[in-house]
Amino acid sequence: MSEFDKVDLTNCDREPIHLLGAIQPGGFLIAVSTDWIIGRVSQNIRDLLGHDPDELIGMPLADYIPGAFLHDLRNKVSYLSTPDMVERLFGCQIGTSGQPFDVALHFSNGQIVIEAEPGTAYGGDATNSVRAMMARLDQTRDLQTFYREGARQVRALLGYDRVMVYKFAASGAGEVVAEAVKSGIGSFLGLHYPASDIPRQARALYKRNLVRIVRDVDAHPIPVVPALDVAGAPLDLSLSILRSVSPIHIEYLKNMGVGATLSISIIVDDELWGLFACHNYSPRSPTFERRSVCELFAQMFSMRLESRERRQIVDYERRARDISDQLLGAVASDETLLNDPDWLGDILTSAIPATGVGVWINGNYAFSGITPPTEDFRRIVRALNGTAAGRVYTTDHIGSLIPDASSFADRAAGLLAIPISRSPRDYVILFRAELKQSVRWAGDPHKPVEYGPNGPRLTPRESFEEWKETVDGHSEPFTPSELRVAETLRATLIEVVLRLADEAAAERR
Ligand code: BLA
Repeated sequence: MSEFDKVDLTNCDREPIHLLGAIQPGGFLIAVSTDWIIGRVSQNIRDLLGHDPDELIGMPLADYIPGAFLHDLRNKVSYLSTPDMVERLFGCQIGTSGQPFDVALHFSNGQIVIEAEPGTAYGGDATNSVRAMMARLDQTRDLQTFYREGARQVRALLGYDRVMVYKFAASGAGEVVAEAVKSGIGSFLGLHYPASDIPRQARALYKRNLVRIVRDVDAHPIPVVPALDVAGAPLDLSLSILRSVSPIHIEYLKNMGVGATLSISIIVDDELWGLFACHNYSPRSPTFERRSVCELFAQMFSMRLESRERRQIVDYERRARDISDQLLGAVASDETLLNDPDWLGDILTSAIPATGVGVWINGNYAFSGITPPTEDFRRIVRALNGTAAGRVYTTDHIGSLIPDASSFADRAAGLLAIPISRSPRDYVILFRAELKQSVRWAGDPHKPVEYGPNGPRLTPRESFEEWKETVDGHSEPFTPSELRVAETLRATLIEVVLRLADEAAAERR
C-alpha cells in the first residue's frame, strides 16, 4: 500500500499540532534554562531585544532585559508548581521603547518558556466586568437563553463578527447551539459539523490550554530557533499562547472565508463540552489581558452550566422516584392494575417519555399506545434475550437489534427494555417512534477525501453550503439519566412481580 492509499479521515488526528515549531507574528518567544540562559528564541526577537537569535542563544537573559522584569519573572516562576500551569504578567516593561507587554510563562520539558505580546491597558476593572457578565448570565431562565447570553457577553468583550456556542455530541460531531452575530452576515445557528473538523489531538490539547487564537489567516508563522535542541527534541508548544496553528486548519478557515478566529474551551465535568467559537472576517487580535478576562468568564460559564445541568437531572430523577413510589403504592392496593397495560403504560411514560409500551410476561403480551406488530415484538424479545442479563437495554435504532426493522420504524424505531425477571426473561418495553431527523450539515460530511496544498492529506471540506441529511430509522435517544430512572423502575417492578408471585403461590397452598 502506498502512502497515498493510507490517507483517511483519521490522519488529521496524527498531525502533531503542539510541535509545529513556530509562533504567530506580533509576539515573541524566549525559552531559557532554569539558570536563565537563553536556549531558543523566535526569529523576530530583534524587534524586542535588539539582537538577532545567534547573538542571544547561549547568553544569560539578564544581559538583555531590565532587572525589574527579570525579578518579576523569577517571582512568577516560583508559582509554577504544578504541571500545565501558566503564569501571567500584564503591562511589563521589557525593551527600551516604553511599550508595555503582556507576558505568559510556563515550563516545557524543563525549559522556562517566556512569551510576550504588546499590550494596552485593559481600561476596565476585570473583576467588575466578569461579575457583571455573570449577573446577566444568572438572570437567564432556560439553557437556550443561557447559551445565547454567554455568546452575547463574549462578543461584547472581544468584538468578533460572530460568536458561537458550539456543543459536542457524544459522537464528536458538533452543533452551533447559540450565536451572537453582526447584522447582515447570515447565521450558522443550528448547523452541524462532523467530528473530524476538530481532530482528537486538538480536543485533548484544548482541555489543557483553554484559549487559542488565529490572528490572521494570511500571516506567515515565525519559526522558533533552533528547531531542535541538543538532544534533538522540538519545543513542545502545548501551553503556548502564541502557538502558530495547524496549516490544515488555516486552509479550513480560508475555505470558510474567515479572516481570524479565537476559541475558548467550555469544560463540564472534566470533559470538553464545547467551545465558544469566534470568527472575524478580517484580522483581529485582542490583547492577552482581554483574552484572559474572557477565559475567566468562560470558566465561570462552564461552572454555571455544570450546576444547571446537574440541577435538571436531580429534579428529573426526583420526579421519577415519586412516580416509582406511586406505582408501588397503587399496586399494593389493587394488584389487578399490573395486568392493565394502559395503566402501566401511562405511569411509565410519565417518567420516561415514550410513544408505546409492550409488556411480555410468561409468554403473554399486552400493548398500550403505538407499538410494533406482534410478530416483530416477538422477534425483539428474542433478540433482547441475547443482551446482558439483569440490565436495562436501550437503543435509538431497533435496526441494530433485529433485521428488517425499517418496516415498522414509523411505529417504533427506538426502545428501552426493562427486564423484570431472570429466566425466562420477562420485559416491560418502552418504544419511541421514528424521528425523521433532518441534520443540517455545513458542507457534505461524506464528501470523498481530497488532496490539497498540504500534501497527501485530507483537506477540509471546501464547500460550506448547507447540506441536508435525513436520518431514517432512529428515534430520540434515551438519555443516561432516563436510563438511571429505568433502573429504579426496574427495582420497583421486580418487587411488585415477586410479591404477586408469592401471593399467588400462597393462595395455591
Ligand atoms: C481546529 N477546528 C479547529 C478549531 C475549531 C474548528 C473551532 C479550533 C481552532 C480555532 O479556534 O479556530 C472547527 N470552527 C470549527 C467548527 C466551527 C468553527 C466546526 O467555527 C463551526 C462553526 N479540520 C477539518 C479537517 C481537519 C481539520 C478535515 O475540517 C483535518 C484534516 C483539522 N482543525 C483541524 C486541526 C485543528 C483544528 C488540526 C487544530 C488547530 C490548532 O489548534 O493547531
